[in-house]
Amino acid sequence: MNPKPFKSPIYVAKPFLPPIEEFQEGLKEIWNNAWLTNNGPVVQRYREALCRHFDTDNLCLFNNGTLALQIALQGMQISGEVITTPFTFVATTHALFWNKCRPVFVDIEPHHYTLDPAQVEAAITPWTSAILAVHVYGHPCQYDALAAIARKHNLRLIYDAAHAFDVQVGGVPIGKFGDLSMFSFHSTKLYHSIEGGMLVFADAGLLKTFDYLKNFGFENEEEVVMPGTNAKMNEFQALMGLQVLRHLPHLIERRRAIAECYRDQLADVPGVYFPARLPRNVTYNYAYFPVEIEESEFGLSRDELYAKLKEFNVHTRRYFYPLLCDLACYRSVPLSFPIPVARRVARRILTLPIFDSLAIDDVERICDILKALCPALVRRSQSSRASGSERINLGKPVVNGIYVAD
Ligand code: T4K
Repeated sequence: MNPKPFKSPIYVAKPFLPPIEEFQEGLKEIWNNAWLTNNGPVVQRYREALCRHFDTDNLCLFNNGTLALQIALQGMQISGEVITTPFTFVATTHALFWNKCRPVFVDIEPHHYTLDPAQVEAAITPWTSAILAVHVYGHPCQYDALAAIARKHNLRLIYDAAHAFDVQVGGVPIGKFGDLSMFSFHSTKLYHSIEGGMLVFADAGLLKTFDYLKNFGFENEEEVVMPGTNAKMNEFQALMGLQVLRHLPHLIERRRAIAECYRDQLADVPGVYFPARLPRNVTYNYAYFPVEIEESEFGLSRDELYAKLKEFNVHTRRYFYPLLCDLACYRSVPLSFPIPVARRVARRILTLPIFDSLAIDDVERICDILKALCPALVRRSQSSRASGSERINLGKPVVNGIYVAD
C-alpha cells in the first residue's frame, strides 16, 4: 500500500452551499426590499421556520454563537462561579469572561468527553451560580444527572450546544434540556447560516430581554432600556440558513455514511480508538469525527500523525487541544481538582475530515493513508507476509478498561 497525497487540500470541514441559482433567487427579495438587517422580513421568516423545526416559540437569533452565549449569560444575570469544561472551543469560556464570571474547570467523562456530573457536584461552592456544559461534537451531556445537580443546588443549567444542531434524545430536540441552549451556525458547522447563532430557552420571559440585548437595548427611537450590544443576524445570513435547512436531512445522511466508513476502515488499526457509540435513543448529527490516537499502540504520537497527514494534504484538527485551562489567558485560573481524563483526551484527540461533499472514495483514501502511516500496522503486515500467514489478528486491547473499541 503506497497511497499518494491528495492534489487539493482536504480540510476538516467544508461548508455546504445551496445551488447558486437558489441563492440568487432569494437575493432578489432582499434587493427589492432594500432591507439588509435590523430584524428584516427574511430573518423573521427564518425565525418562524426554526420555531416550527424545534417546536418552540422561545428562540432568538444572533449574528454568531459567541455573542449569543454572552448575551444569554448576561440576560440570565449569571455571576460568580460557573462550573464548566476545559475540553471545548475557546468561545465557551470567553463568554464567561465577558460576563465577569469565574470559570471553574472540571473533568470530563471518557466515553463522550462531556462534563462528568460527579466532578461538577464536587466543585460546587457557595459562589456557584450555574453549570455551563457542552454537548461536545454533538454528543449529548449526561442531562439527567446534571439537571438533578442543578435542581438540588439551585443552579442554572446552560448548554453550549454549538455542535448539536438537530440532535434529539428520545425524539426530544436537545435544545429543550436545561434552562437554555446556544447553537452555532458558523460555516464550519454541519448546519450553517454563514455565521450565526441561536438561543433556545425554557423561560418565555427571556425573549424580550435577549431582543433588547442584541439591539442596543432599544425600546423605540427615544428609549433605551438596557445597555445592549449589536448582535443581530442579517438578511443574507437568514437566507442562507433558510436554504441550508431544506437540505439538512441529506447533509446528515451523507455524514452518517462517512462516519460509518471511517469506523469500518479504521476498526482494526492498532491505537485508534473511537468514542463509545451513543445510546440508542439519541438521534445524532455526525457533526465531527473524533478519534483518539494511543501512541504506544499506533507507533506515532497524535501530533506526529497530524503533521504527517498534512504532508498528504489531509488537514485534520486537534479539536480541542490545548485544554482551555492551559491557554495563556486562563492559565491563572486555579483547578479545584485534577483533570486526568481531559488531559489524556486532549493529548490523544484528532478530528478527521467530515463534510457532506467528501466522497466515500476519498474517506477510504484518507484511511489508507492513515494505515500506511501506522508503524505498528506496517510491521504487522510485513511480518505476516514474511511468515506467509494469510490473516492477521488486529484485535484491540481495551486501555484501562475504559475505551470502547468498535
Ligand atoms: N462553542 C463551541 C463549542 C464552538 O465549537 C464554537 C465554535 C462556539 C462556541 C462559537 O460559535 P461561533 O461564534 O463560531 O458561531 C472553527 C469555527 O470558526 C468555530 O465556529 C467552531 N466553534 C470551531 C470548532 O471551529 P477554527 O478556528 O478551527 O476555524 P478555521 O477557520 O480554522 O476553519 C476550519 C477549517 O474549515 C479550515 O481548515 C478550512 C475549513 N473552512 C473554513 C471556513 C471558515 C472552509 O472550508 N470554508 C470556510 O469558509 O474555528
